[in-house]
Parts: sequence; structure tokens; C-alpha cells
Amino acid sequence: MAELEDFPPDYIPSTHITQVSVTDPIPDILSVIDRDGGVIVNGLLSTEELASIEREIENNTNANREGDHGYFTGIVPPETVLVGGLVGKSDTLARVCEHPVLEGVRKEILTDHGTRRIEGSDLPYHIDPLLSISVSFRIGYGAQRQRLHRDDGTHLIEHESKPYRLNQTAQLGCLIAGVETTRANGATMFVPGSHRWDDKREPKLDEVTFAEMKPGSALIFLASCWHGAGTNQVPGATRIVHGLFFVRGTMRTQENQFLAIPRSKVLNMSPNMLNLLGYRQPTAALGMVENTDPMLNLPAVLKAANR
Ligand SMILES: O=C(O)CCC(=O)C(=O)O
Ligand SMILES: [Fe+2]
Repeated sequence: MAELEDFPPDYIPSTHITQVSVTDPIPDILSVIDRDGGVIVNGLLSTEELASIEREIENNTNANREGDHGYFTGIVPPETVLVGGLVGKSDTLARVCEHPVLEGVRKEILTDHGTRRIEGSDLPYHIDPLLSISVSFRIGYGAQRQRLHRDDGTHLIEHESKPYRLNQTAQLGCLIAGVETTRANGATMFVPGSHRWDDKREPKLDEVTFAEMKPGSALIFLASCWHGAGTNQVPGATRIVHGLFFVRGTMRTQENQFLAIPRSKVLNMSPNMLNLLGYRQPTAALGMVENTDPMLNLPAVLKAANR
């Protein structure tokens, strides 16, 4: 693979990411996402919530996990610590999945509903989004930037065959700043507007801007946008971003949520969270156990699965 080009030291981005407040109306937030592919929502989490998350996952964040990247080896630099299955480790982040802003954007962008035709009638369907993967990205000093990419490549999405439509996006990312993110410590590189590009167009470095955020703010972006983790050039600093990624309920999740989240936790989770993890059958022949909705008696279904 070709060597990675670096940003010139005097590089000043010519674009930026629009910022909104967590209290702004959902339609306003959606219209920025539709236009730019991503938006920074300020104040999504409080300082107290960020501190709780760090306490809840502290046993998983040691530097001795460096390089333990499995599939992500070569995609994520060795200095970065990845903590997956995050909503099973942090009750705070599990609750954040139900934040009204995340609920609002997911409902509009990732929900499938309507009718489909079968002989002689219309069959209604309603398929809610799923949690695809929850992972904390902790970039250590010396980590080089990632290659720019589109996360929807995972689901083999093509960008020319169908015209862009906001409500046909495959996946939605929410990157929550656990510390102040700066260009120097590895703030996410982002290319505004790139969700509307076809597959022939690759970004040039001078089209990149950086998701510089205060702790608790979040970049919410479509998986069709070009982006990547930045270089951390600040000795002693760890750039912490907690990632929650949501996918259409018709698609396979990146983490196997039925195995990634301990079953002892599952029974104490909220109905909304269980729906996000795929334990509820939508109005469609998906996610069933014994031809029916496992949520009708989840304790019994889990007991049977553990036999
Ligand atoms: O850590 C980040 O800023 C983004 C990471 C990312 O884009 C990825 O691993 O796909
Ligand atoms: Fe990514």
C-alpha cells in the first residue's frame, strides 16, 4: 500500500464541521447532517457522565492492551487502545444510547417502515435500528493517522447505483469526546459533504477538517462520509473518544451483540436497549427464536440458549 501523505505543518482547513447545541430541535440537527454528512453536538454528555464511564471501563483501558486489535490490526495504529463491547462494560454509555438526540436522529435516518407487496395484499413492516458496535478509541502518543475511509464500506455500500437519500444511510456513527480533542492529539479527520460523493472520488488532504471538541461533545456522522482517526503528537496525552455506531435493522451488526454483551447484564437492560441489541423481533421475519419474538419471554429464551 502507498505511504500515507501527511498534512503540511502550516495546513489550515478550508472547511469546518457545523456545531449545534444538544438542546437544538432534532429537525435542525437532521438538516445539518443531510447537508454536510455530520454535525458536532455540543454538551451531549456531562463531565460527571464522562468520569463514570472512565471508572466503569478502567480495567479495560490499560496500555498492555496496545496492539491487541484482532481484525483492526493495520487499520488502527498499535499505540491506540480499543475497548469494544462498551455498552456491556459501561452502564452510563448504555444509557447514552437512549439519549433523545440519538433516538431522534436514528428514528429519522435508520428506521425502515412501510408496506411490502405480497400476492393480494400489503404486508406492513417496521424495522428499528440496531447497535452495530460500541467501542472506545484511545489514541496513544505517537500513533499515526488512520487512512481515510468510509465506514459503510463494511456493508459494501456503493455510492453511485442509487441517488443519495438521508433515510437510506446504512450506518450512523456517534463519536463522543472523552477528553478535549484537538488536531494535535488526534481529533477525528472529517470531510464534510463527502456523503454525497460517488465511489470514484477520493478525498484530497486539503478537503479534510478536524472534529475538535470539548469533552462531552459528539460528532454524529453518516457512515458514507470520508473520515479517520488523527495523529497524536502530544507526548503523554491519550485522545479518548467513545464510539456508538448504529445500523439499519436489516443489516448485520459489526459486533455480535448476543455474545459481546454478557447475558448477566442483558436481563437488567431497558426494553429500548434490548431492542437496539437485537433481542426484539421487528415487524418482519427477523431476529426470531422458535418462530417468534424472543422478548415475549427473554429469561426463558436465554436459559434455553445456555443449555
Ligand atoms: O478514532 C477515531 O477518531 C475514528 C476511528 C475510525 O474511524 C475507525 O476506526 O473506523
Ligand atoms: Fe471509521
